[in-house]
Amino acid sequence: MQRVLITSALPYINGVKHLGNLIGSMLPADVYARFLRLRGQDVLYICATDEHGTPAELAALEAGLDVADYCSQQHDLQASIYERFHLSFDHFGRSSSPQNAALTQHFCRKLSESGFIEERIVRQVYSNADQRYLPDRYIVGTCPHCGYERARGDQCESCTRVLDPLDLIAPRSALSGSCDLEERESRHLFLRQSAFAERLRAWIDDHPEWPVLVRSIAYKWLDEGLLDRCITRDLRWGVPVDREGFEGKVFYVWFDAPISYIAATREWADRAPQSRDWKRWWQAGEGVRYVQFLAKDNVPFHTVSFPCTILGSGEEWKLADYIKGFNWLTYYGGKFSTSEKRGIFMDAALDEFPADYYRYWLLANAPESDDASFTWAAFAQAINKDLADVLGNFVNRCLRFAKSRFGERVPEGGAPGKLEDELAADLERSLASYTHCLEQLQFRRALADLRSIWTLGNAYMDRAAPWATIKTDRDAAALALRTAINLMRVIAIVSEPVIPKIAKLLADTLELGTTRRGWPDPFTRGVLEALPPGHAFRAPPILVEKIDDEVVASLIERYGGAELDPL
Ligand code: B3M
Ligand code: ZN
Repeated sequence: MQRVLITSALPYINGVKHLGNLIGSMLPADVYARFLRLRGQDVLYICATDEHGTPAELAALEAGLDVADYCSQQHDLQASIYERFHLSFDHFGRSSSPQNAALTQHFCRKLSESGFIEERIVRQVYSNADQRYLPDRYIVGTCPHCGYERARGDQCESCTRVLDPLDLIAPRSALSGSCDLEERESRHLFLRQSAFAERLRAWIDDHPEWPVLVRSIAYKWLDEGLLDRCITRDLRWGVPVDREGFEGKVFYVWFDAPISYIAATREWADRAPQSRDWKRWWQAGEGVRYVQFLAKDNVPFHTVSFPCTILGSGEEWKLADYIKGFNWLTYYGGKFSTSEKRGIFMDAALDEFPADYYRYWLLANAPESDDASFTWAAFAQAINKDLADVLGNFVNRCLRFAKSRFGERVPEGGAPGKLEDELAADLERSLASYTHCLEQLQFRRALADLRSIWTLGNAYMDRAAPWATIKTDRDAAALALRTAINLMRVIAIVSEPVIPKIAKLLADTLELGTTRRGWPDPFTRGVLEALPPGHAFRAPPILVEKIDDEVVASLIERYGGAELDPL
């Protein structure tokens, strides 16, 4: 059976991520990994913190910590939050690992041997007061085009023109405010991306099945012509450039970050070196399917830059077989912003509700074909309606009634009849569609199918009405409950990728143990008879708690949004 390697874009180290980051890469990747594992596939899901670059250095400075210590702390913090969101990484590594340093240097050496690296002299701004080179966006001054006084060196926010920091009038350091800046010349390495244009286009052409979003961004870059890219920086924090004359320089964060996908796989293997072969996951021709998950701003780096690194190495590294890209999740129609602390962040989210509530809502509203907007009212409505009224209520009323009339065992009852046949047919159809959508990574549609599977439970109970039939026909009531409990087993299994905690609670209630948990595919009538009469179950738990209007109002007040929300 085919092995599947899954990576989700590496979250930046500085700061806890928000719900937009979660749905834009990690959460859908997790659902896919869980789904494939349930179907018995060999899956490796890798992620890591992206730790290099100026923002990490500055955040450490602000926290009064050495940057390495700051990164360790933040890594552990992020890892613990992801665990609480039930993200099932096989390994959550770090781009600052020695494995990544070695691999990044290796790739640069290979690229250089193949003639794809060029040394060039670059003019750069050095701040005497800060004692460092300043990246473009950390130089501010007056825009030469529109006169805006706080224009950043990379782009003017006011007139949106792309700038060169040396064009700014009265430039100063954004860090210290100092005007004591000087231009210095510095030697850097450039990756000749232009040499790969044709091969990249052929690779994209070869994948008409990829999302339009991903292909169109990739083509736009190719059409505009690939520029050679500077892959080194005059910074202290990063992977050192191991080349003569480059002492004290590091690789550009976007050069080493994607290589971390490979390096984190190596970290995973290094934890159990006898049993794990990391190279087997990354070598072309080894029968691995490699799927990447990322938000749209990361598409160029995954369809152009990283593939150049891979192709230019001349070695047998794998390119992605599928790239799933996402649009933005907005917060009340506005941008989630880490720097402005706008929106809801993953740690705060967990203080309010269990992770599964967010998992459900985010996936049901995944920004796939378009941007999606998070509002507390919409969130509460979906939790109350779908999770509580449909799923929770079905489980509760059915198990409570079964327990009171037949005890905590699956009742016997008669042979299945017309209602059960219809239920089986409906279930088969919804399950087939759900499975197909997950295979195709169509999350919104998959969630609609999952919801329709839950709905089948209540619809069947309404029709079979065991509370009525029990008065005259105890066997009919027992059959209805036996069937409903078996449907619940299917629900516990197929809901697991989306709401793992709730699904586990349900599976434990039904005493599923470790068997009876395979994906119900192919579908047979036996799927609704897997739990035989006499099989014990436990008292029904409260799976989901409703969110009432006052709580919604308080959330809006505390997190913002009232100004935009009509509620
Ligand atoms: N850290 C950007 C981001 O989170 C970046 C992704 C790296 S993937 C190799 O949007
Ligand atoms: Zn301007």
